[in-house]
Amino acid sequence: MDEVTISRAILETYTKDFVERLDTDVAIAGAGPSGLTAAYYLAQAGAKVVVFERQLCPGGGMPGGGMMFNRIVIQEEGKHILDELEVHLSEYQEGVYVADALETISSLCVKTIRTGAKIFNLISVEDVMIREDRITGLVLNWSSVVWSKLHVDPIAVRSKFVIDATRHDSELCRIVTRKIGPRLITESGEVVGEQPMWAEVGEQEIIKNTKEVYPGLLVCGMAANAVFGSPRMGAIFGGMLLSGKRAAELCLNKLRISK
Ligand code: 48F
Repeated sequence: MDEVTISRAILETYTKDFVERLDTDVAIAGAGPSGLTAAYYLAQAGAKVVVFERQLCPGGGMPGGGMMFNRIVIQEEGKHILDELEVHLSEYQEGVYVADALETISSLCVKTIRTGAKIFNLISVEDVMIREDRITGLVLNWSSVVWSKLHVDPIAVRSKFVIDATRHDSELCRIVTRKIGPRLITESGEVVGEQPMWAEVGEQEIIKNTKEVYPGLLVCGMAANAVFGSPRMGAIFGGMLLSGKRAAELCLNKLRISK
């Protein structure tokens, strides 16, 4: 096996996959639990979906569990998703389940990729694309370029919908308010910012906060609570998974309507 064959195999297959996803139904920023769950349900339903993740590995906050104790807690409402992902759960007390954070994120990744979604790591979303009053895609650069502050222009991908799954920072929403003005569907039009920890309320509110906040831009996961000013919740993850699933359902409804 010669080294150039190895190089050609990597470059050709990567580029082919990437080029096929320059135009998609849904492009997602962030491969944490909410973004991956959204991608999983979208791809499972037949949507063409791509996820861009800034870090070397997907997973976001999940591998770290709670304060690096790599266990996560799931309540009854989110259990069916982990059952579907074939993650082993132990019932800690009635309605409270514990899972291995690494098993959970690995299963989520594998299932998401096998349903047909593509995840590209080490790529940062640095801007959104806009046409008239609608977000129409994402603007990308290598994370290494961003981190080393090199002056390199980005490239762009087009999609019918984009999902902001960038956690507390809600980066896409902040780009919109910074560049277009206070035009989100929050009361002020701005990102309200997450509130201090209150797991029960945060978990309840995350589902209703998961929605289209600007034409073409949906928000899910911790970003949804940050945008609408709801509490954070720590290492309980049912809400993240349910929020990703909800974002997928909303996109699928809209895609069906617009088809
Ligand atoms: O942080 P993250 O796991 O967000 P989430 O899906 O889940 C939140 C939980 O992990 C936890 C919690 C549980 O109650 O509160 O915090 O809402 O995953 C977000 C991912 O987005 C990536 C980031 O590296 C992380 O993996 N990300 C953030 N900004 C960008 C990005 C960006 N501009 N471009 C690409 N990826």
